[in-house]
Amino acid sequence: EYGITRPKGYTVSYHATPEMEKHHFGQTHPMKPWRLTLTKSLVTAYGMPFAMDNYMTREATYEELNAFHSSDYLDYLITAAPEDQPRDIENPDKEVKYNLGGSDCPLFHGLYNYCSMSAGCSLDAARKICSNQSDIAIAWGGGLHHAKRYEASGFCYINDIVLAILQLLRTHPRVLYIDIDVHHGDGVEEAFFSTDRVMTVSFHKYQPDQFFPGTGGLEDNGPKSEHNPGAHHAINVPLQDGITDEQYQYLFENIIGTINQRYRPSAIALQCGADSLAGDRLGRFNLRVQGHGACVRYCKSLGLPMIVFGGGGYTPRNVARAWAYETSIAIGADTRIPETIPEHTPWREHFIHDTLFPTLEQSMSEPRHNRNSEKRLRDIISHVHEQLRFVAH
Ligand code: ZLM
Ligand code: CA
Ligand code: ZN
Repeated sequence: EYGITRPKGYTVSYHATPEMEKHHFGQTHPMKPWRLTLTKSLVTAYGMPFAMDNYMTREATYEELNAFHSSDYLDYLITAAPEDQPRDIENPDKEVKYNLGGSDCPLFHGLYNYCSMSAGCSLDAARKICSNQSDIAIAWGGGLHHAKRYEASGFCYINDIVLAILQLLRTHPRVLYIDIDVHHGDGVEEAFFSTDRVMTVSFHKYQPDQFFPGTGGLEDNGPKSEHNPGAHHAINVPLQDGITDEQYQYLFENIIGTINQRYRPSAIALQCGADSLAGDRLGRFNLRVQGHGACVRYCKSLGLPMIVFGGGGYTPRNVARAWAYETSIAIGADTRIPETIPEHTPWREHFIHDTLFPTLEQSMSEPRHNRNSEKRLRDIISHVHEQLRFVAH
């Protein structure tokens, strides 16, 4: 209908399963797996599946999850049932094991299946990249960057990104991990803290004790010992409320461009958490769908094989807009798809404004005050450049 055709000269793969999307964290929990259904419905309404290889995700196996996560943790994750939910009214002193069962990481029905599907999605994407069957692999069901080896954290139970990067490292000498979720990508940073084969870069709101997880300061660049290969290979871009598209794009292109020149990655893993958009239920930034998407476009322009992951995103209509737009960027159709949401889109009534690109005023009643000064942005850039002087490949 929109004349969407397969891109010339490269292949895009889309990895998803409707089974994952049926899981519920609980009535009012901010994480809504259903946002993936809304995303897929928009992607389909625009006719984008014609331009991609579409794969039904399988569940990752225990052994695959065990490549990063400890057996003790996985064994508990398999058996933990919603009834084990600690500290409910009947059992006020029940203990919280592995950070499971609190309000951030509740135990819900089908939790293990949900986790293994998310990991399966990202692992399938990574394998398609490793075998050169895909150049851009899309895994919106992944991106759960807070999960630790032995512990759940911040709505994340299994770190599918770490598992996918471990796959990439089988064939790629150096992987660049980029994280545009509004939260710090602490789990991925920690997993690759002591290696120079992965450089991690996270852009996030930073306000320790006020905003989760509270790590990722400008000066946190990896192990302090110069003898540790991971030194200078963690880059953090701490930001304040209200950052705009223009400022974000300036920082992103300067920092990622410089890293690309000095670090010379052979593959990119890009976490596209959509909670950095204006009007997100948990986010604090003023990014529009275009500004968020510009990060994907810039990464694509580097011409490296790439996995794009989902992540946060708590206003489902905006998550669907951003990830559908970013899918169109991946297939090179972003200039061809119309801005008006197609008439036949299922759940079209959820898109309160019928455009793919709501204005700041449409996204929130009152745009957030921008607390990022131009001077601070320049200081961030000069600090990052200084770190990168120590990096050469
Ligand atoms: N309380 N319900 C981002 C992960 C952010 C830790 C403060 C829980 C919430 C939040 C849960 C229904 C990613 C913290 C918060 C209230 C301790 C966080 C359940 C609302 C609700 O209404 C809620 C009863 C819940 C959780 C808000 N939690 C907001 N922010 C963060 C985790 C994950 O986007 O980066 C990647 C997917 N947690 O701030 C508390 C300290 C728990
Ligand atoms: Ca981030
Ligand atoms: Zn987030």
